Amino acid sequence: MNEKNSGVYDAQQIQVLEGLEAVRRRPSMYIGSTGSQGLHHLVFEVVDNSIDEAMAGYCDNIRVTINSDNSVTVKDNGRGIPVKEHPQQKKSALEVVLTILHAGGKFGGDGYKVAGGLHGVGLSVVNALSAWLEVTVSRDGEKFFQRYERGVPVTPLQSKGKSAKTGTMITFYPDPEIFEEINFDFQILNQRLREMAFLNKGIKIVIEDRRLNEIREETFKYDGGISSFVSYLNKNKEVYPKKPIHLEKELNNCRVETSLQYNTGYSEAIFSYANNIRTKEGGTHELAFKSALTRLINDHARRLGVLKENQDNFQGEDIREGLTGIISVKILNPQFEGQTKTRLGNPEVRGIVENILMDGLGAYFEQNPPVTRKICEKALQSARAREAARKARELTRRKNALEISNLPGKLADCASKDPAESELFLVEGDSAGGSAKQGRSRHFQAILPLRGKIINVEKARLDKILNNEEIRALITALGTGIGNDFNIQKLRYHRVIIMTDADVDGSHIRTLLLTFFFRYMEPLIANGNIYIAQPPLFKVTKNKKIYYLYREEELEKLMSEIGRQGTSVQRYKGLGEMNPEQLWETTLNPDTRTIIKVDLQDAIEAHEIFTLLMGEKVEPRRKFIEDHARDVRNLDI
Ligand code: 0RA
Repeated sequence: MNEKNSGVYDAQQIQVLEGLEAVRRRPSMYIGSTGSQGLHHLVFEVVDNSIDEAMAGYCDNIRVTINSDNSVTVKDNGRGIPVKEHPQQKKSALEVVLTILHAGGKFGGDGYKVAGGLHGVGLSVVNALSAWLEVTVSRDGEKFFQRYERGVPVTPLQSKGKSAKTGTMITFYPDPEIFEEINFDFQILNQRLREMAFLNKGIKIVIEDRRLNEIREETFKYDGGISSFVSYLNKNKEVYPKKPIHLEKELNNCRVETSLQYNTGYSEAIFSYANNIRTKEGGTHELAFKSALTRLINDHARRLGVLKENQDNFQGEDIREGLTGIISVKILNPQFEGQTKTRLGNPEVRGIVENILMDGLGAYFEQNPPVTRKICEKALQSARAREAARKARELTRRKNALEISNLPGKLADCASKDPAESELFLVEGDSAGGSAKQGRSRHFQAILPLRGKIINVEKARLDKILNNEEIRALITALGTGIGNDFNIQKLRYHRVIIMTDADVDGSHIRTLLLTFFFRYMEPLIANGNIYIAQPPLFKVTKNKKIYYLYREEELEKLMSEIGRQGTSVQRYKGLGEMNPEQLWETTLNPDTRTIIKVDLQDAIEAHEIFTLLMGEKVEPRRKFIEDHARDVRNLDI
């Protein structure tokens, strides 16, 4: 090597090490966090590269394996990462991709790079944050291998013989020095990979978990793309039209795909994506979707005479009642904005999507009058209910913050007016409510007993929901309002704790409450304000010593420790069997109780669970409960 070259090489080597070091010093800047979210992000970052290769038309098969040691392998049948020496860097293109920040997109020139992780970073970040990473590339009739540790190559790029195939296989083990815990969650990977398969039609994605005795494997391949996605979200529901309305078009380098279908329910489920990334905060594509639909349906409602001359136009929300819809765009330079960088900002996208939808959906509505009429009529019902709901809602509003008389009569409020320290217990039944009122710490704990039935919000419109005594009391006690009026600043208790019996009725009431929170006060769940109390299942007494047990399994264990002789076991059938002191000791006292925070991992999953648990069809619900009966303790929806 001549002097000049080795100089360049050294300087570059230093740059590479500095780059990797920057990633390792501040990992959250690149992957969001070093907790579970960041850990799983590593997998998605690698998969994104294979998806890019698939979108460029060179790959249709991706396999993700969680190995028994918790390392992960991502294998695809693309062209394989190039291995020839990179002319400027004096090392293989593969090494450049794996060690230089942001190198990913710069290769392959014509590459239509549209997938992209949270921060648009590539394989080098995964490499830098892995204790080890091994890559195998098959291309040019040969198989190549190289190993890295903490981002640095520890073997040369070596040939492993001939290969007739092409593709890339990357196995990595996240660095325990960086991550809090190396434990992959099958559900998280499963959910996202299924979503990826919906968003990229025809690509086969397999996920395989080899950590258990029995290997678990699922395959996703959807030739209908997002139309299959809509059918999936609407499964078990009565729908119209029978097949989702589907539209796919490209204009000015912007690929637009949309699919929608109504069901006879009352909630709206619209999911938007830009370059395969879920845009939770919406953006120009979602705005365009909504405004095109609103304009078209209002037009048709006039033409069909569903809306009379003296009536106001429908509002967007009227038209979206019972709607399940996906809008997915793929563009060259997505701008992600908003608090969580999940709002699409590109202004040009709005006009493009609106154009495509006005034309395409317009033609559909034109050609399918029965469907169009049905949509218009449903919107009319919804508009009427909205008006009734507005009136009912007035009743649940406090006139001003000082007016306590508006609080529900059965609420035993706490003395503190500081929401940050205040807790509200939603307690099943009058007798438990009575014990809780006596046993609580009045200063910061409020009790709202729930006597009557809580309405199933999946099966009723808002006006009817707001006529329900228990729901009204709940809304007034919380102070936030609901739906569009929801304001978290007005929340009167930062912890809202659901306390129901450990039986079938109790779990039903809990699900009804969670469904209500999810549909009408979602920010409470997202913000981590909703909890589930854990009352004990058993009280065991021996020699005046009392043990409270919270799980079935603990009983046998304790019995073998203390012996059965002279031991009395009481199984609590309900909260009402505990006296106030016991209730305080076991379930209310922050120093001794356990409460589970309800955490909404994924809106799509939650949507799925709630429609199943609360929806019209009985059979799938029974099956779901049977399948998940054992997991119910960990209902961390
Ligand atoms: C750069 C250029 C080319 C392919 C890739 C990268 C590539 C990267 C990954 C990562 C995982 N799977 C992948 N598959 C391909 C194109 C090279 C050519 O022109 O042949």
